Amino acid sequence: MKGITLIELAIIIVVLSIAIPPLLNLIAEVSQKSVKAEALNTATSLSQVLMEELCSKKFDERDTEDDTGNWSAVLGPDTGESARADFDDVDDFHGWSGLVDDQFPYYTASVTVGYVDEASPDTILTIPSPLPDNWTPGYKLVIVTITHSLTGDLIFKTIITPLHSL
Ligand SMILES: [Ca+2]
Ligand SMILES: [Ca+2]
Repeated sequence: MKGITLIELAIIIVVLSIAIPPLLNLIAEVSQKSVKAEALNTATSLSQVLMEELCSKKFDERDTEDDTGNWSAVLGPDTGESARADFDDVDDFHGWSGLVDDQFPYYTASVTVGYVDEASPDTILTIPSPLPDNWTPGYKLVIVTITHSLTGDLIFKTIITPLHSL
């Protein structure tokens, strides 16, 4: 029986040492990609959960436009609403940031809400001061940003109309 000569063994070691690192890199790359894909999925799901929570609220703190024909002139939580559980209208989430779900502590969310109109639904309007009567842009744009170390900032947008809360 012929054993392996020293030369053959040396060749085997050289071949393995050339072949193994790229293989390990490939395995690391594939698993890195699937971890990132999972992070993207989770971030997207969390944004949907937050959007659904938001959409279940009233369009505005006021049930109807006030007697000057306007919705709230100041966006954000209203008097007595400090925690997320207190929020009862869409824009109460304006400026909020935190965890959508405590079970996912590595995904932080932040929310911006602003008035937009049909002409440019992507551009948040500056609320004029003093507010003229009947300043009714009619829509609120909600921008949810979910941040995770693997995905960076992921931005999700939705437009809400007063009709949704009727
Ligand atoms: Ca409110
Ligand atoms: Ca509010």
